[in-house]
Amino acid sequence: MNISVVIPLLNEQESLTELHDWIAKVMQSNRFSYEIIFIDDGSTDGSWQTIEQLSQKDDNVKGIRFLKNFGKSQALHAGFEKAQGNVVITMDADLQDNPEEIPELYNMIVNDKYDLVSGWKKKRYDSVLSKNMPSKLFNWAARRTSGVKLHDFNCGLKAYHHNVIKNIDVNGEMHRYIPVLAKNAGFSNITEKVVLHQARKYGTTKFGMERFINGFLDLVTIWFISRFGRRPMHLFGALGVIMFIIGFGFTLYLGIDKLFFNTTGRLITERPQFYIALATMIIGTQFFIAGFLGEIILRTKEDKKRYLVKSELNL
Ligand SMILES: Nc1nc2c(ncn2[C@@H]2O[C@H](COP(=O)(O)OP(=O)(O)OP(=O)(O)O)[C@@H](O)[C@H]2O)c(=O)[nH]1
Ligand SMILES: [Mg+2]
Repeated sequence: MNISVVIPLLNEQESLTELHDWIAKVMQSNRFSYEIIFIDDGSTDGSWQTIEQLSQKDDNVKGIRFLKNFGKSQALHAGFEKAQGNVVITMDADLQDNPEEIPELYNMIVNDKYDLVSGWKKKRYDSVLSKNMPSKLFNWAARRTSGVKLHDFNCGLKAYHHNVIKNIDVNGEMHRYIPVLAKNAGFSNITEKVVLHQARKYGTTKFGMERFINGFLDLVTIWFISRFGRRPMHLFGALGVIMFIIGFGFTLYLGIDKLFFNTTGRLITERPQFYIALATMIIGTQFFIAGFLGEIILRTKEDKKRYLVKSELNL
């Protein structure tokens, strides 16, 4: 199979038929063999009924329905697990991403040998204040921290080589950082392509301003995981040892001073060095223990799957 189109969605009933017909038209005119996997993440508006109808008409349509809303990252995770195509393309369900981009994205993965091509909505049809400005800042921070030079991490339209999606774990709200996850997993051939963006035609937006706060926190996590995720002791152990040494130095000074010189005549507990020593030694020990616990957790196997499927179509 050439292409799997993975479409996570939440309450997008009005758009689905139009989106399906458009994708099918593009696929047929390019003679691609393909599948469209819709992941309904606990919609309450009849999206699933529409997906069922589509799958009856068209064998290429597959569906996964979650028991409740588990979030976009989990939906992508489920879609990636089932995808069979040589190239996997993700897109939004709200008709803002243009299916006409698919052939060129496919071409870039197959012929130009890119691991991942990310869409770049260079010209956006969103409000300047609530989307464009925060988004620019967000992308700048993401570029600086991750070292992946993309202009539009949030773009739903992305294309992957099969190997990439089978070898990364998309968790938390990490769908924004799949390029970073891919890079950390060793897929370094990443680029972007300017894509057309349309204004939302039906339905309403699902993400508010909190996306930037959550997105930023996820960025901190990803920065940490990529640097110290597999060796927490190197960070926490080092911090702990440094702080402990500082505290121990002060303790030694206080002890020697008291025993042999007694310059001030004050009680040790009246001197600021005592409190510095106390605090740094306790915090240092805690850092050390945190690193130690991290190493233990790393060695315990964990189950990565966090969603439950209610029903599946054609899979
Ligand atoms: N699986 C899943 N998909 C979601 C969830 N929230 C949103 N989506 C889908 O993610 C895509 C992007 O969401 P949008 O609300 O369009 O976000 P946006 O494009 O940045 O915002 P607008 O410009 O207002 O459309 C759409 O296809 C949504 O249906 C969710 O909780 N789970
Ligand atoms: Mg949208």
